[in-house]
Amino acid sequence: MEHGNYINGRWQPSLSGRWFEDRNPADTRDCIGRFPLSSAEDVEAAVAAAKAAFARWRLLPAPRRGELLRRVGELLVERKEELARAMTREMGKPLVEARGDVQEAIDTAFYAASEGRRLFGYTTPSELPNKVNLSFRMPVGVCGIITAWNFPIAVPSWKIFPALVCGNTVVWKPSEDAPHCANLLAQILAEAGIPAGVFNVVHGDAEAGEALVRHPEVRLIAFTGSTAVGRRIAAICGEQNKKCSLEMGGKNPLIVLPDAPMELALEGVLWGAFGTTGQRCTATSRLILHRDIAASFLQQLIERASALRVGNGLEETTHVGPIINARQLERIETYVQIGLQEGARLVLGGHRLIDGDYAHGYFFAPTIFTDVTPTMRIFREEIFGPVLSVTTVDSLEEAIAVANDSEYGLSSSIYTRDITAAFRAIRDLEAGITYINAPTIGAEAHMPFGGVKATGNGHREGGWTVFDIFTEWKTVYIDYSGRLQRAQIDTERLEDGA
Ligand code: UN1
Repeated sequence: MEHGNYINGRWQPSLSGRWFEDRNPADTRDCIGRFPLSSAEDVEAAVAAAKAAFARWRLLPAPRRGELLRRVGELLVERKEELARAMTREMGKPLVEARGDVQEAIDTAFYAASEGRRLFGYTTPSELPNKVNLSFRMPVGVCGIITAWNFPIAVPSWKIFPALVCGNTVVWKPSEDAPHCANLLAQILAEAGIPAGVFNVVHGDAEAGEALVRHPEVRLIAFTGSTAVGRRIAAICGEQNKKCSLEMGGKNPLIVLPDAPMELALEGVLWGAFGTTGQRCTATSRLILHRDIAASFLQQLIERASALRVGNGLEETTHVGPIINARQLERIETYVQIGLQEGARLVLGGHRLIDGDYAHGYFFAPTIFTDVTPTMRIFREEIFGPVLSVTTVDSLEEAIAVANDSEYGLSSSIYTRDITAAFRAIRDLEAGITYINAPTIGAEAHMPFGGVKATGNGHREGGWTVFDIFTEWKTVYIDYSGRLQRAQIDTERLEDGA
C-alpha cells in the first residue's frame, strides 16, 4: 500500500516519483507500506504551504491554538491502543513501551494545550517615568523538525505541539524507519482541526532532511538524532543564522555504590540497559560498579539478563524487541568485535539470534561486557543497542570521574542510600539529567529534557523550557510621557512622573 506526504492538507506522492519500503523489524516479510522518497522539490512545496499558513495561524489567539492541541490529546487518548500496535509493528518496541510512547505524546499535548493560556511574558518598571516595559513571546516562523525512529510519536510531539501552540507552522521530516507512525500522527492533527498548511509531513532520507535544513524560509530546526548529523545541521544553521535545537547522542552512566538498595539497582540496570533494546538516547550503556559489590552484583545481573525474553514486541511476554534495521544490527555486531579486540570480557550475549521465530527479524541477544576501561571504544561510543559496558571503581570520586569521562552528557544515575553521595552526584555529574535510585531512562513530559557536552547545544525540550526554543522575545517600550525621554541619559532628573 502506498502512503503519501502530507502537504497543505493533502496526501500526495513525492514529485520525484520515488518510494521506499517500510518493513516490520521483527518480521521483515511484513511490509507496512511504501512511502515517498522525497526530494528538495517536495520540501519546497511543504515550506511554501507552511509559510502561507503562518500568516493566519500566528494571529489565532494562543488559547484557541491550545484548544486544538487539547483535541489532539483527546484523539491520542482514543486511539492509544491502535497507535501503540502500529508503533510496535513498525519499529519493534514491546507494546507496553509503545503505549508509554503514545502516553508521553498525550501528556505533551495537554501540557501544550494549557500553555496556550500562559505563554507568559514579563512586565518590568522602566528606568524613566511615564513609560512601561513589556515583553511578549512571538512565534519564530516556519519550523523544520527532524526526528529519529525510536520514539516515533513521543519525541516528535515534544517539538511539534509546543511549536504549534506558540504560533509557528511546521514541516516535519520523520525517520524513514518510522514513517507510518508519522502519518498516523498527521491524521490526528488533521482530524483535530489544525488548518491546512500549518503542519506538513515530508518523508524521505538525508536528501529531504538537508533540503529542509538549508531552506532559507525555514527559521528554526529542531533535531533528534546522532551527534554526527546534529553537528552538520548546526554548521548549516550557523551559516544561515537559523535557530537550532539539537538532541543528540548519549553514553549514559549508572553508578552502584556499596550501600545501594541492590534489588532496586538490579531492576533499574535491566530496564535502563535493555528496555527499548537499548535503543534510547537515554539508555544505560555504562554500568559503574563499586568494587566491594561488583562480583555479586554482576553475577545476579547476568542471571537476570539471560532470563529476558527477546522477541516480537506484539507478544505481551516479550521484554526485548528487535533491532530497528540490518544496518544497526551490523553496527552492533561490529562493536562486539571491537570490544573483544580491545580486551573487554564478554560475559553475556554478543551475537544475533537467528533460530526459529527469530529467522525473519533483526534480533540480538542482551550483551554485557565487563573489564571495560575508559580508553575502550565500547566505553566511549554510542552503540544504540542492547550492549552494556561494565567498569569497576574504588570510590564515589572515581565513579564520578569515570562517569564524566565521556564526550556526551545526557542522562546519568546513581544508586545509593547515602544522601551525601547522592547530592555530590547531582552536583558533579556532567549531564542534563541525573536520577537517584532510578535508571537513566524515564524522563517525564513536563520537565526539561536534554544534555550537555556533545549531547546538546544548550536547549531543553520538554517542560516550560521548550517554549524558549519555539519563541522569540519581542520587547516593547510604551512611553506615555508625551516628550522625548532618553534612556541612560535622562535618568538624573528627579520627577514624580506626573
Ligand atoms: C530518546 O531516547 O530519544 O527518558 C528519548 C526517556 C524517554 C525519552 C527518550 N522518556 O527515556
